[in-house]
Amino acid sequence: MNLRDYLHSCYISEDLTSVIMSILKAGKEISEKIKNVDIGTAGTENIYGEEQMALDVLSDKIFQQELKSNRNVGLIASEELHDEIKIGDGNYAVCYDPLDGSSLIDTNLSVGSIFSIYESSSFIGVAGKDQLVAGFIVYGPRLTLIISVSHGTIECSYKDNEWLVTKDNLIVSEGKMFAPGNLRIISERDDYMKLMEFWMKNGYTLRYSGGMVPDINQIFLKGKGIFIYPGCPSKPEGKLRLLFECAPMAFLMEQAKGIATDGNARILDKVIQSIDQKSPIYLGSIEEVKRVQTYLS
Ligand code: AFP
Repeated sequence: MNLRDYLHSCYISEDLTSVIMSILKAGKEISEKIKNVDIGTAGTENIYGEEQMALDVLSDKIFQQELKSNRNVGLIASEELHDEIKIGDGNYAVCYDPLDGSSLIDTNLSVGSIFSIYESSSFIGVAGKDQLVAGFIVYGPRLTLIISVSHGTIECSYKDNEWLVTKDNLIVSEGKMFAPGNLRIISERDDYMKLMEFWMKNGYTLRYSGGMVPDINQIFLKGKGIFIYPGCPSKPEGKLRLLFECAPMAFLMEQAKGIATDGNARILDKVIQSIDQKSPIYLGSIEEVKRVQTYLS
């Protein structure tokens, strides 16, 4: 089955389908640029003061170009831009991280784009549970997509000029695999040290590349494990963005029978107060997330 037929089988409207296809068109173009464009820096900084790689800037422009040409999109927000931008009268609001893991580009590791679609006139005030669609594109040895339209979470692969459904019901259950983000704070957090000791003494497999998209994609495809990115006393909210990274990943994970919290609250219940808002995240199988919450107060 191809993705269009899958979306039709889930009663997704033609208008919303067209927005999804615009996003995937941008992703296909970005996948070509990653292979061919010079990976030097752009000499600019994003709103977090992080140096923008040339591909970050280019990927954002590609997303903007495709979304601005779709009359069904009225609002966009990008991790690389300061504010949300009204671009028309369309019903749908698309937020995206155009190139997540850009610091990995020069090492030739997999990176990705993350996206969400809401029906709202602003991203301020929405919560992750309001998402209509969430997904991420993986620019790896193969071009793949993890997406949910509230009918479970599926994987698609780009083959012969179309997106084909390659796994139609991803489930994340228990298993010994962990992706421990922000390990550098372990000197400030004895509880994190104790959690790491548990995982290591109990034969867990470490899988962490520094790219949220491939690291979480692995949990979906292996059907097990946990990804965490905790905060610390100096940065209690951590590094990952609630709107652009945590909320879409949480939506996909819950649709795959996993859970995602910030250590206290369900990620999908957290209301967006600002588009650059950050959040700690513990995401994966139910038992593993609950275990982490007992260690990381
Ligand atoms: P970059 O986009 O700057 O490479 O950051 C990637 C990321 O936002 C996310 O994809 C990773 O999970 C996380 O940062 C890795 O952060 P650390 O480098 O602190 O582990």
